[in-house]
Amino acid sequence: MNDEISPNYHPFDSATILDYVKQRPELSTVFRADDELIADEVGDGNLNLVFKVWAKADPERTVIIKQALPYLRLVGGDWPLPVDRARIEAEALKVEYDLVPEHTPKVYFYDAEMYLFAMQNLNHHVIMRKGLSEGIKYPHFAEHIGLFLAKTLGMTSDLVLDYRTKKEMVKRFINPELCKITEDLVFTEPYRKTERNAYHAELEPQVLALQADEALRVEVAKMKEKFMTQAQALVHGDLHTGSIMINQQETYVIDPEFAFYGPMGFDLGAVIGNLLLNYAAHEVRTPDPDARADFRAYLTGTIIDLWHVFTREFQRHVWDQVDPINMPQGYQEDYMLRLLHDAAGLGACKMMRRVIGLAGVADIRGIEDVHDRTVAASLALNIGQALIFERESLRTIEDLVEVATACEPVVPWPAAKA
Ligand code: SR1
Ligand code: MG
Repeated sequence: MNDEISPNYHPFDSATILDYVKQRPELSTVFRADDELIADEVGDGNLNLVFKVWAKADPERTVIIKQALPYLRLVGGDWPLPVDRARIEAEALKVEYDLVPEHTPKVYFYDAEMYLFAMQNLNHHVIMRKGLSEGIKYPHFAEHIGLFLAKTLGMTSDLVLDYRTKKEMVKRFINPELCKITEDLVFTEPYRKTERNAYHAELEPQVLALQADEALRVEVAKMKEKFMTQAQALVHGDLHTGSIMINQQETYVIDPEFAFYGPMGFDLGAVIGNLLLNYAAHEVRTPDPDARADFRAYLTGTIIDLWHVFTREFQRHVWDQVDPINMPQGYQEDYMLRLLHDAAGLGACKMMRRVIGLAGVADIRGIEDVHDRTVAASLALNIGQALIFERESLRTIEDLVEVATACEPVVPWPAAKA
């Protein structure tokens, strides 16, 4: 997998990265030759080294250096990973920046020997998942992410690109090892007994019942097939709320190392599914019923709004540009409906994996009290199952929200259902 790794490659640390940064001409617009620089390794994700570097005299002059390790950081040396993913991520960021610079961090350069890139430090933003878990609302998120999704998905698809460019893009973003992680962790392992699943004991009766449900495994298999075979657009591939940096004014999408040509519904479903995971977490995170209802109305309103922004911008940037003889109105409407169904089904899989499998989300796994965690997890699993089973009956985004909000946690799981 890493057979052709550059002989010059070595992982940096927060001391060695300083000289490296000083020698990079691409950063001369940020740092001066006589600057005293400081670096801190701040990576808290699953896969990479992430260095924040800044000028001591002016911390606003700062960059992020992200370097791929040849193994999965979450697990260690036992799980090798291709370092080429740093190239994929840097190139995906450049594609996204060309389309939506207002929601994509700027990349300064990619180093093909060190498998790292330098990018804008979003030092006035927080990871959205953290903010949402604290009950913070982001009023512009729906508008921002709807635009991001419409442009990055629509404008990298066959609907807009010419036949040759599209195929060249597919080739450039072939990402088999990271796709395999998704195939395993999202679509396979949650539905069987494996060592890597990581739910707590109190949830086990519901997980075992879910795994025993063959009808569910049929629907998940269809979603996995879609993920593996539908090269529809350049998808981010991991667009959960931990891949979004946000504040009250701005939204940036980071971390597209899982980018590849896949179904648009995978990104749409990731955003919606992660907002619904947060919705489930507030079952216990916000005990006051009025405060809970208020925050949930924000979350579900955001899902509805982002979909409407997505369809409005998709109309403008895609459908208004196509040949209506080849793609008549009826085809366009059917396409958008299929995207809704895909978003529901793929988003459902993204929800269920975060409850059962390796790499859960802090919204739910961060709930300290185990019983409370079971309640939130149970609700998330029930929403996931309802969405995947009912996806093809949905006509509107409001229908999707109605299906999700009709779900309840089931704790304790009744013996007869197990
Ligand atoms: C083994 S990597 C675990 C997860 O982290 C990333 O964010 C992806 O979601 C991946 O599935
Ligand atoms: Mg990531």
